[in-house]
Amino acid sequence: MRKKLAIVAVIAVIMVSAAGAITVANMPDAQGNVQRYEISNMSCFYDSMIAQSTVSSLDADGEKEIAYDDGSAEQGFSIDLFDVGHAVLFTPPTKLWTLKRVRVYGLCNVNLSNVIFALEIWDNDSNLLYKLTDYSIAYFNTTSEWTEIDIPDINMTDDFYVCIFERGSIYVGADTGNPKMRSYVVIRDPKGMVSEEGFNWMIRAVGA
Ligand SMILES: [Ca+2]
Repeated sequence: MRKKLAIVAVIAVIMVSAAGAITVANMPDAQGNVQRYEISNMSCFYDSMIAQSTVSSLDADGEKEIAYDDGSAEQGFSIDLFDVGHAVLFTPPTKLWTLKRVRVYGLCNVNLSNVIFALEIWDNDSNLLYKLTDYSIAYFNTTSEWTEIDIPDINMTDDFYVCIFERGSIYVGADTGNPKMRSYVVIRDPKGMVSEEGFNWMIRAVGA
């Protein structure tokens, strides 16, 4: 018990001291005008305690997990903006594939735990396929771990995005080893994706 309390305290200190800012790219809007998105209220944590691989063995129903991260978070970021979030582009392993669950590595920001987050599944043309909203604390723990979010089955025939809009309430893990160019900062209005070239969001898709 004493050891567990000590670990929680260390995480809290690191989160507060590592607040930072990040600027994402220029994006053309629908009229072709270049817009600049500066995410000044993006904060991060450094999670030096996570090193082990966390790929889970899946059951015998033929389920597969699509992962573009290595299972260890070197950093994590929270975006305190309403319509800006984290997204990963997934390619189904087979032509007909059913998305069943989403897994996110991260932790709930204890100061904003009653904020509503949104999980959105977008198709390859940024059309909304599914949306789930709930209090962040209802799904995410206050220490970093994998959170599994069950969703209704969605049949996929093409690439799709998993988007998390957390409004400052969740630090999403970022794996900096071998970026797979699958991670984006997603903007809802106007819809857009800004590629993240330095890390992989730790967001995974499970299906069959
Ligand atoms: Ca890593």
